[in-house]
Amino acid sequence: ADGYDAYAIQQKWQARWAEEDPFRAGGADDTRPRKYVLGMFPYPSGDLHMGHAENYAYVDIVARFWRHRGYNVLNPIGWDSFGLPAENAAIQRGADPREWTYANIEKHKKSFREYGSSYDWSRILHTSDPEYYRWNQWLFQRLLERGLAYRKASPVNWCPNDQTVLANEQVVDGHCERCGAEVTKKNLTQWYFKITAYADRLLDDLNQLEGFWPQKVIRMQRNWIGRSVGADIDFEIEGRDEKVTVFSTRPDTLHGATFFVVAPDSDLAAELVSGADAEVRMRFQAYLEQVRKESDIERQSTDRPKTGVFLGRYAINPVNGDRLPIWAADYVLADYGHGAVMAVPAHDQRDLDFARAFDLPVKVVVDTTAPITGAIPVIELDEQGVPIDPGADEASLVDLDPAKTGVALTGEGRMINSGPLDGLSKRNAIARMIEQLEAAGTGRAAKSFRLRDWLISRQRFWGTPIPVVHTEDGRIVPVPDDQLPLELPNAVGLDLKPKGTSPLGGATEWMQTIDPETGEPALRDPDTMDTFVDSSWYFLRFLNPGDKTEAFSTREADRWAPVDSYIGGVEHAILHLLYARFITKVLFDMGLIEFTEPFSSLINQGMVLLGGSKMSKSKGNLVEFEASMKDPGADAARVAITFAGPVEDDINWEDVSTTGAQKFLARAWRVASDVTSDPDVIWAEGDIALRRVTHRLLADASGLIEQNKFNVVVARLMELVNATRKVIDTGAGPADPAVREAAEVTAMVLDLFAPHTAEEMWEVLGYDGFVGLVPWRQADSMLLVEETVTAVVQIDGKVRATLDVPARIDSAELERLAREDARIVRSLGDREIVRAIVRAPKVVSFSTR
Ligand code: ANZ
Repeated sequence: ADGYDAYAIQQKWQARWAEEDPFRAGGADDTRPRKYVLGMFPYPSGDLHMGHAENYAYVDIVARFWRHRGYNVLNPIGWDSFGLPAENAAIQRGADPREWTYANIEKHKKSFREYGSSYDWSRILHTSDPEYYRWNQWLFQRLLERGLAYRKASPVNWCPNDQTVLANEQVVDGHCERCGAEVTKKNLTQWYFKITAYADRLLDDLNQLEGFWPQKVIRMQRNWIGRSVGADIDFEIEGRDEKVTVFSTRPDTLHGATFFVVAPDSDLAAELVSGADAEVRMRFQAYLEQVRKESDIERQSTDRPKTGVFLGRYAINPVNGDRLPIWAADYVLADYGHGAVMAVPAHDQRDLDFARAFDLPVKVVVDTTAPITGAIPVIELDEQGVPIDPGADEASLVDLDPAKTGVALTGEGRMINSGPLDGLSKRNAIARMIEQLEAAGTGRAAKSFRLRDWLISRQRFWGTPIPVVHTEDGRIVPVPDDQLPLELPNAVGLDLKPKGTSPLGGATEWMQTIDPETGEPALRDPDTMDTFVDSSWYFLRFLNPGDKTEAFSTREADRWAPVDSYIGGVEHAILHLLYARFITKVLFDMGLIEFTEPFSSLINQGMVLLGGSKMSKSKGNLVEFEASMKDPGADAARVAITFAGPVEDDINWEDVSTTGAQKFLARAWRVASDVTSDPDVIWAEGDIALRRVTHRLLADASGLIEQNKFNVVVARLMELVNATRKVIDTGAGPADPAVREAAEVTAMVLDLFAPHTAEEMWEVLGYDGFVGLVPWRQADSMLLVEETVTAVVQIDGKVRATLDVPARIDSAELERLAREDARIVRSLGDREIVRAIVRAPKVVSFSTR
């Protein structure tokens, strides 16, 4: 467009920002209220693309918005710079991972400058700097002191391709999250962080985040932690002194247990079978070998035929003395609950499938045809607070016999064949059974979690060295704080290729050290930490990144933290967020911070897709960030992405109109440059209709931004620019004060989305300072009179009423008004509305059949 040179404008304002550094957060003497806005820090891979552009556009919208609203905003940037991609790149090129990493960081910095992101550039951090990872080591020592870091040998997830262990969270459907190789198990001694000690708090505190975090993320975290509530029940085993405990969510069904199952790969199975005859032992061994090759997913799959081996032993049901044959079967997992179950085939589908496969008895103890009504509350809640539908089965109990139908009776009902429990509902029977077991000393209320401890050892080079030494007599001694950081040795000359043991083990000189307590020779630990340790607390380091004396400053944390707005991809819904929440709680327990949740609100943006799949280098479908800074330019790229749809939705790059965005920006700029009045005009004398549009936008925009409806604000800006253009061309003309007012408001709000163009407009309008720092204009309530429209209300296709409603009414409110309208109530009579279709503000359509 004539006169609007996007690229020149972009360069001009970037130079000014670099020179004057206007977005640096205010210090301790700044009395404005504070907001901490943070984008998930990037991994310095070489290929920034439009997915990144989307994320950093949203971060900048939020940061700029709060600045306009008068807040002292902290919006820092840093790099999550340890990890496998750098190491793999280094292996491919025979170079030092440091070079690759820091060269990429420089490229990123340049890109973010070109994007016009309003960061506080004085707080940059890189997790691969010794000055950063020193504090990972410090954190490790604190966890060690509190018994929250420990070492144990166990079968761990092993990626045969990357030749390293993986946390449970890094195994996706049985495959390595990074490279896609099928994950196997390997027995190794590894370091763990005891996140399970915080399982209850990690679950319960999610309630605080309701409404502030995406519902989906909260649900994923709840499922991942996976709390089940029930009982531990002790069973005597014939020929064994000690009892065996099982966890059950359905202690009410104990009378219906007809057999007993242990995980084939548990110590218990090995012990139970050791006394059996040779044939059973052989069959068990063969089975065990087969099971060892199966993934947990396969083992839990419901559509595989059930397999197992009878061990020739019996457990005794503590409530009725029944002898229960003990089987080993793969559907029972060694590391959940106690690795053993009481099997109740009538009421558990897995047990029923097994019973039918091996011809074991099925005993019904809940009559699901007996409804739970009357005095007993009809609505029960499950552990997640969701009402359980008690809906009784309609057929007779004889027809429902699970042994015949193959369908377990899992619904509500009344207890039968259960002695003193007979007649009780499930909930009451569970409580009564637990009481009975506790009184007899054979069981107790218990919880079980799906969450496992966090495995943090990695057999890779490019990470934080684990700060302990191993003495010759087998002790493990922490490296004292005053000897931290324990720095990585030089990578040059080290063989970094994955080979199943840590590359650091090959750094002979580095490995050899002394026991800090005795001075005797000792060896370092050759493993490095999972990089999720680095990102579990980095938001605190940003508060004082150069601090040489502590990980972070409690005083600064009191001022800034927790993070007010955290913005990033949904791919971090479990791992990173759970670990950061855990470490935050640990730091709280250490008395170092005053809050227990790190991120007060969370925005997850959708993905940018090209050709229907997520942009990635491996798929070769990248639209590169660098190239788009020239064409369509930073502002147009941001506007196009933001306008493409709601924040949380995926965007198809094919549907994103960068030319539309360019035209809009040129039109906005043109409006500002057409203004002929001076900054001191009296707005009240301007065109009233245009003023209404301007003030309506002002009034709505902040609410819309706070609800993350960024695309709607862009649409409203487009409306405003068009309305202004009309007044310039065919109305009161460019000298009208309302035109100036509209152009100024456009510049101020546009700053959130297209900061370079907005600054240029502001300058063209005759102002000196940065528009990015201008206070938000107040809407004049006199100009906000509501427009009304007429809505029609139909019942079964016939118009039965009309309503005068505000033009901006939402669907829920419109439906409510329609339902309450006297004419509608009368027309309905005793017919019931079964469906409502609402198109605010114009139509409500009810169906009654
Ligand atoms: C008896 C019973 C009867 C059960 C019934 C359920 C229904 P969630 O909800 O996932 O926590 N279980 C216990 N430990 C197990 C293990 N290591 N591997 C496989 N299954 C195991 O599941 C808890 C239920 O899963 C427990 O309650 C147990 O079966 C089984 F009508 O006990 B239940």
